[in-house]
Amino acid sequence: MQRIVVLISGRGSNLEAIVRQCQAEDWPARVVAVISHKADAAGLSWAQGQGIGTAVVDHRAQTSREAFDEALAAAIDAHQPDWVVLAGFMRILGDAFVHRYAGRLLNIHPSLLPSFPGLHTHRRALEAGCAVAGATVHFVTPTLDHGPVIAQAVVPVRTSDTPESLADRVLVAEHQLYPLALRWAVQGRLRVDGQRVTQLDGAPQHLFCEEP
Ligand code: NHR
Ligand code: GAR
Repeated sequence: MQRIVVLISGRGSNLEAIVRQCQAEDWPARVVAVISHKADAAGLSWAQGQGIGTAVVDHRAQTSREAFDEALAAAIDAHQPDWVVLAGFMRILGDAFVHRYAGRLLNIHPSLLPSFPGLHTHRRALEAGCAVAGATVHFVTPTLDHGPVIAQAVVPVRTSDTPESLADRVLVAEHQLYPLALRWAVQGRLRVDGQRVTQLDGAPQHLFCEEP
């Protein structure tokens, strides 16, 4: 059984989607712990309700970003994970942290990377006049939101969209995309060649999320 640790900063809806799919599809894996830098992250209480272990590593109690990364790594390593999954995790991680979990550290970013790395992605996509938006699951590398892409979901932009309405629809797509990509990872279906990630049998790595 592979062990997954999920890092969150808030609501934890992607965490919920992952835990539900992991159970429903009987993956050879389980979420063994949820860790946050925020004690009030709603996803922590949800995880506790599911009987999943939780921990808080408060960044404000640390003297530097490196010290935070080390404390976070210690909390993670206590659970001996095979995979470390960022799900709405809002702290930039340093090189040493990223190298420690190289090849087993995943993130979901709410844009079609390499467009719009960083924050405020939905506002920036609307300002740029994009006809489509979406989400990307990628391996985490030291350069923010630039790691090898595992899977992407495409969501049409509506003329009436606000950053909030677009975020809501992209989030629905995220809940499909992240469990899918993580299942491929735990099933050993992913091959990484530089920036390119492929599935074993060449199966598609995208979702088109059409409106109802
Ligand atoms: N760390 C590395 N090294 N590489 C990545 O690709 C990372 C990462 C840490 C987090 C998630 C990411 C996203 O999906 C992620 C990817 C936080 C910020 C940010 O600016 C940017 C991108 C992401 C997460 N954080 C501010 C900071 O100073 C704090 C912002 C806040 O608290 O609201 O850490 O978009
Ligand atoms: C998601 O939309 C995720 O893609 C995004 O935050 C939301 C978290 O929601 N992540 C980032 O913006 C990372 N910088 P959730 O807590 O309900 O999963």
